[in-house]
Amino acid sequence: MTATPRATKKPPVAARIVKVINPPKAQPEARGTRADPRKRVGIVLPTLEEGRNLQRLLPMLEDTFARHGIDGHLFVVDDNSRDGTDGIVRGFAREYGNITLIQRPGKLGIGSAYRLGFKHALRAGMDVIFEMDADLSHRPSYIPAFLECMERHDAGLVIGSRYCDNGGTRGWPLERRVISFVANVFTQLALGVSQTRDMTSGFRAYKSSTLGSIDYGVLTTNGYAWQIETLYRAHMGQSVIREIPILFHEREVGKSKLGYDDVKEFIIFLSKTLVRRLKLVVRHAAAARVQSTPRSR
Ligand SMILES: Nc1nc2c(ncn2[C@@H]2O[C@H](COP(=O)(O)OP(=O)(O)O)[C@@H](O)[C@H]2O)c(=O)[nH]1
Ligand SMILES: [Mg+2]
Repeated sequence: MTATPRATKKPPVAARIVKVINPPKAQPEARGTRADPRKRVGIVLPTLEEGRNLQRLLPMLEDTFARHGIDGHLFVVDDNSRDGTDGIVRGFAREYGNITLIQRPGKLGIGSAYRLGFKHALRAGMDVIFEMDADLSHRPSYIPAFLECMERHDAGLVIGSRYCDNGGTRGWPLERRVISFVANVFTQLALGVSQTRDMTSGFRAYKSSTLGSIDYGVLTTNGYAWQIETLYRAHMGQSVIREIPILFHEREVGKSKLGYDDVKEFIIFLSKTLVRRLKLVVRHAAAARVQSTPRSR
């Protein structure tokens, strides 16, 4: 199937050519009225040369669904990987019947991959939608804890946090730990978000209504800054945000795709948001001063 993008002023590159294999049947109208009251859980996996990791990850996810009675569906958004990812995903899709492969023509960024994956997951009527790396850094065994936390707190967004009690990283080089630490400190300062200590974590679960309320389709970031932009939107939209501890394991196979452009986009987004927030503070302070100044006769 080839989707024709809607005409907009500047069409996102991500929407140019998209091929979807094995799309799930859309059933949003059935939400809440199904005989089976289980929530439908969609997991979006962006992939770029992760074939060998998917060979392990997809069965692990299916096993988690089966063992915990989760009504799950996987949405793999692949950017034309050359390592046979598409064949691997198609094989598992035939075996399990709950995997959708969304193929794009080339590397278009992790943020835009999530945006597209979310669109398909929402259209298919998923109640909860996960973001998850496909390189086994995010372990499927945490999925039940995310769902339990969401249920218990009626949270709109649950973040897998490396920086709370019992959370952490395993095997991450010093350089990455420093980048992550600095990114988190600056993000906290710029965004003013306090509900989580891990603003840049990419292991998350959103309620479908949260994605609707943050209007994720118009978000501007395409790379790794996506994580902080969605968090900021959820925070501004008064979503209940909670965190659960996770251990993040450094990938054993393949390479990180974090690049210079991602860092640049991240810094630009943070700076713009900080300036916008400072302007708001100044405007509020000025308004308060005008109100408290006694009128001269
Ligand atoms: N489809 C797609 N996936 C991407 C892109 N960039 C990164 N990914 C995937 O996003 C996930 C996290 O990327 P990774 O390079 O491991 O980031 P790191 O853990 O921060 O080093 C992995 O599953 C990658 O394959 C992209 O441009 N397009
Ligand atoms: Mg990784």
